[in-house]
Amino acid sequence: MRLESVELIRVKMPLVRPFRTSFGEQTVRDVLLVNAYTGDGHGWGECVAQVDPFYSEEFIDGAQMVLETWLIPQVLAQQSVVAEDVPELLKNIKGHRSAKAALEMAILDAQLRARGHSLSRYLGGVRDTVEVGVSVGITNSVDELLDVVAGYVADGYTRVKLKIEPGWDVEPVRAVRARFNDLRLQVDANTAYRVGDIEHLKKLDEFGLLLIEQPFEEDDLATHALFAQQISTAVCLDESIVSTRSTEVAIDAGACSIVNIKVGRVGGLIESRKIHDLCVSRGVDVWCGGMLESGVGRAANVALASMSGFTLPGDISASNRYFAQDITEPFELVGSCLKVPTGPGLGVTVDQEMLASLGAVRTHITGR
Ligand code: OSB
Ligand code: MG
Repeated sequence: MRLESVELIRVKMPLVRPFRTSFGEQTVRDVLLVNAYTGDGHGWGECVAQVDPFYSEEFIDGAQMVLETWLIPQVLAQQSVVAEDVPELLKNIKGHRSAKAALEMAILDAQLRARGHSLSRYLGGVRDTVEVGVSVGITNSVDELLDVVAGYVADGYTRVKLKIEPGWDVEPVRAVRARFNDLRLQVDANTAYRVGDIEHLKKLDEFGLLLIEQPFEEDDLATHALFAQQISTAVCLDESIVSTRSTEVAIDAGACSIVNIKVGRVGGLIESRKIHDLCVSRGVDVWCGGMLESGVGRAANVALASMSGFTLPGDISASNRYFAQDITEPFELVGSCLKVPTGPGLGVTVDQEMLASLGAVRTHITGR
């Protein structure tokens, strides 16, 4: 397949409710879409980098610049390319995994659309629906949190993740657990704690949580391993997992017993599949994380989560939990599940009128 040109599209999508974590609050998703034009047709990708470098060192303007200056030109320079070549082709550029993931996704989508195969089929998916949960941001009060969680439970979600930080942990978790007895509950700290907080965090053991996600800094596997020995609740890593190699090191170090896979954080769908396979072989449960994606990235997440090792519900909520209107047909809850798209590639269609009405800004990159 020959890559002929790539169009980058930026579009701001207002969130239906502000999303607050230990690293800040978001009210708008600034989405970067990648459209790969190949000799065999086109495909879509989404870059999940956030506006600020607070979750990881990547940020959306930087990701766009890296795509324009290095990633896209290096692929355009090839006579012929398939998605499976992309990781090796981009290896000389350090990091920038979510930018690489978006370009690989667009090329893979084009390739699969041309073949008429769905992404789920390509990845070896075994399910036609996936169980999903909802990630709930930090609120101004425990009462407000209870109202927000009650709304999601009424919508059909049976697994809720609460964002925590020092000063917002045991009390809100206790309150949600007291009100929602059978709810599957987990927490995510986005690296907000330090080794001296271990005694305090052990209090979370009494609430029957599914897991505690990334309590300590991303390069601090030692503290995660120490913590894992002292707490009964499973420790899960998000930010620390950036490749198959880092996953293996984390498992060997005893730093986690569950892994959150995010396509952007690990550099693409192909690396995500490798991490899945490693975790299955090591008996480690995996689940699909989320980055407040539009319908494009969400379609990729749902397909990924259809693989057999994804045994826990993903942070892949229905479109209306994020946006009043999505840029693709919306993903809707069926019970506590989303349907896996069966159409070619990502299996979703981008609504060009919707993009225009949101004031999308386009940049076309042609190499030749
Ligand atoms: O840590 O999982 C995280 C969103 C942005 C950045 C980091 C995270 C998140 C979420 C949202 O938790 C999950 C979702 O997309 O629903
Ligand atoms: Mg997380």
